[in-house]
Amino acid sequence: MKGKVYNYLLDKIKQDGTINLVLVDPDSQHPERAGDVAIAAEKAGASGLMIGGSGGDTTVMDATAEAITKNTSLPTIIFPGNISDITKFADAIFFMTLMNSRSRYYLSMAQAYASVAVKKFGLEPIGMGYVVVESDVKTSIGFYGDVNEIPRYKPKIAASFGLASQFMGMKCFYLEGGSGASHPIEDEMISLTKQLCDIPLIVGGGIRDGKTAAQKALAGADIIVTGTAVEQAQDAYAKIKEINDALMNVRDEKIKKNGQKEFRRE
Ligand code: 1GP
Repeated sequence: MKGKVYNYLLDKIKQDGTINLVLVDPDSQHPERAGDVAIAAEKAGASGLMIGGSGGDTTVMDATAEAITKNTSLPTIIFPGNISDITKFADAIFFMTLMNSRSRYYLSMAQAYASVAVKKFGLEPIGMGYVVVESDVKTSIGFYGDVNEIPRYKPKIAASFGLASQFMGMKCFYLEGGSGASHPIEDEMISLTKQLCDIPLIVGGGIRDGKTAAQKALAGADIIVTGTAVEQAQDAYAKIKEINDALMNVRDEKIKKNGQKEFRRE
């Protein structure tokens, strides 16, 4: 699916209201299991797979991405923790800027290092503004990325970063609640960001069940990311299906909300 992933995501969001991307962290599972998760994701109706972490081992990333990509026709998108996550075995890459980082490296240097390989591998770059919101878990990206966490109950700060991302030309915006967090991003933060921004809003961190996924969808998330819940599930297929079914149950309501948001000059 090289070169077509972003448009595919836009179409899917239009059609389904909110879509689910399954995140596979190469550090947390054997490539063989990752390949099985890819099969389960496609069968259960997920819209794509994100691959990445912060392990820094290129060989593990390659093996995992290859196992996933060969097992599914769903789009595979790199979710890089660093330049070591760039692999040719994927369709696209979230070409991210860690907007609330204090580190010049995570704001633009890593992207410069990465750019030529992304081009040579023919990966579709999908520009993304990415912010880490305060949570009860300490994340690798928070540590490596020298993050100035957005306070959990300050929705306006997050929404402002979303709008800034849009104005800077990013194609989507990600509110990161921290992998494995006990509480996902607050609804108020999601809805205010959605009200202000027109680019697809991605929400991840601590979403473990269908009920929560539906709640975040109705708050305004266009893409739900689920990693830990699928990783820890005995039955990955059943977990992904639970989340997808819940999103489909609120599909019409979410699409209606999206329509109400459209700006019209009087
Ligand atoms: C992590 O937001 C993602 O970057 C997913 O979080 O592992 O909690 O699903 P979980």
